[in-house]
Amino acid sequence: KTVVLATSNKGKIAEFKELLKDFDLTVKGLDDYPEIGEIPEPGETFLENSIIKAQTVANITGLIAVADDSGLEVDALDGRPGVYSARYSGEGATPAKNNCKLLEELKGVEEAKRTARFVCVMVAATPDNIRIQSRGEWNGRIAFELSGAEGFGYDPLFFDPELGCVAAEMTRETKNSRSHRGKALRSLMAQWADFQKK
Ligand code: ITT
Ligand code: NA
Repeated sequence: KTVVLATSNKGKIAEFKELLKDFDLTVKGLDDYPEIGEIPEPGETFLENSIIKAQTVANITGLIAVADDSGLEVDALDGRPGVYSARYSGEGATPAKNNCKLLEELKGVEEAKRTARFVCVMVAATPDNIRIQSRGEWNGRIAFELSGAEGFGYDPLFFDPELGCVAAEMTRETKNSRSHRGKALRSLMAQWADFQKK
């Protein structure tokens, strides 16, 4: 069986591949389908965007596609950047610029008020429009400075109070065992197994 990950984010793909390594699956990414290009994400929710990405890729490839729409919700910013996490710092956004903007916006906000969560909404879609979906969350706090070199995106600032370090200081296995993405994918795979039994 082949699944196509409907993402061009290399950090996500690396985490998916680790999470799926014990399944008997051939895992492809959008880099295997350069003709698909950038998929527009006009949705206002993680679910809308995740459905668009998964169904678009399933329809074009004729294979099962799995999409991950995710982001960081910061309580002191009323849930921003949320679905706009990738584009937080505007035109030409990069992880470095996004992290810099986040620290700037949280200047003067005390530790106890820096609570945040990563959210991941995953959708598996087939070419005949069968879809299953799942959601995972990871609660933590925004640190006062960047640390670590693992992971991607906001990982250098996302502090996990139970482990006492930021996501970018975790191995891929440790991050997957705690993350929004790991939780969402485990739930999706369980639902998929149930669905195939029916
Ligand atoms: P695809 O749409 O191609 O999957 P993307 O990076 O644009 O790639 P999203 O639209 O879902 O993905 O945006 C999610 C953003 O949220 C991502 O770019 C990061 O900035 C942030 N993010 C999500 N999960 C993260 C994680 O595990 N660690 C750090 N940042 C994360
Ligand atoms: Na995206």
